[in-house]
Amino acid sequence: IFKPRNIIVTGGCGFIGANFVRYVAHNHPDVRITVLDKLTYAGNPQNIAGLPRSQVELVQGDICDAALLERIVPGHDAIVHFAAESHNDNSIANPEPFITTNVEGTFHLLEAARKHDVRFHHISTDEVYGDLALDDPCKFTESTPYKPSSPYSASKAASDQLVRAWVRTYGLRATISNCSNNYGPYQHVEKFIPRQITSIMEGVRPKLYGTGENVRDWIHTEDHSSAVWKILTRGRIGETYLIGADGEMSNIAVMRMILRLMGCAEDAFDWVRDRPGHDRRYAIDSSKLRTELGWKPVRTDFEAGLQATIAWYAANRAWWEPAKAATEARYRAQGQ
Ligand code: NAD
Ligand code: TDX
Repeated sequence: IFKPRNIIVTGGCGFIGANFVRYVAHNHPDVRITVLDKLTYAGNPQNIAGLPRSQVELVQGDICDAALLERIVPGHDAIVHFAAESHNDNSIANPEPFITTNVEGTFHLLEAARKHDVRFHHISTDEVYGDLALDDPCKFTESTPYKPSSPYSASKAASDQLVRAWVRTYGLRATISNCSNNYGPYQHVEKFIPRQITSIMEGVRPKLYGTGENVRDWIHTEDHSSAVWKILTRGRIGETYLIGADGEMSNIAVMRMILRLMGCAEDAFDWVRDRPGHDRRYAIDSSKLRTELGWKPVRTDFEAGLQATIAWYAANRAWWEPAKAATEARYRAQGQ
């Protein structure tokens, strides 16, 4: 078992990174955390507010800044790498920052980890595997070939491959996890579930892409956090672990559930232009993680998780309202 004492969490002011920082702060009070975050439009220091200053420190900076990495990496025993440009629609409108942050940024972190012999865990996505047919009985496994569809998923696929090369060639102590779609508190209003919840709260009809038949495999972000901690501390070096909670659901079913839970008619949404290259279905087989490391998700009641997420957005309007108008303006420009 690896017992980290001093970790760097990149992207720790974003949705999943901040939930991970909160998870570690709460469950492992002996671990010190340095959050390295550029605070792009997607990063918000409020996401980690209220944690003990003696335990969590925020460094605002870019993972592409090698000189900064040279200053902060020494003295840490692990890097957990969440920082990324994360939104498919943005990558279609303007791919360049995805290549810079996701590919070059990961490269610079790998070099710093190699130089200072630091354990590395890379956070990735199931989207690197492309998509499945709606009626395919198979799910993604660790041996599914890479076949990314969007600039975002191609950049994540490239970053995964860099990590593998650094393990094989330089002996870097690294692991990779590829997780399915996360939901929960602190998710940016550009993403599907928070976009619809906050639109309904503002009296605006939510928007469904294409036919709405596309399937996503939902996992509560707290279950993602517990899986990453398991892999960081008990995972075998050089291995990839898929993270998922058997939460497949079509977008239209999720949309109707949100509308019903918010007291609206289930057909009170608009159909909009489909995402170009829209992946049909993601589905994760997480048996390796479950059998080898004994992980299991606990927040598997999706309707209860969605209800709690709706309550969180209702209670935290001041958190999301400042980002809502600009996000919707971007969507309008894309006809979505
Ligand atoms: P997010 O967009 O909410 O947060 C990204 C964070 O990274 C932000 O705080 C941002 O400021 C920071 N960041 C961006 N560029 C940076 C740079 N150059 N230097 C330093 N910090 C930078 O993203 P998220 O949804 O929390 O995703 C986190 C990670 O998890 C990503 O690597 C993503 O690919 C992966 N992932 C996400 C999902 C999902 O459902 N959202 C699923 C599987 C994997
Ligand atoms: O308004 C919308 N209407 C809609 O129908 C939005 C924003 C999305 N959608 C659809 C597109 C997808 O099929 O909902 C589904 C989910 O969309 P996103 O929230 O954009 O997520 P997705 O593209 O599936 O990618 C997410 O999961 C994998 C994360 O954003 C990625 O970072 C992660 O790697």
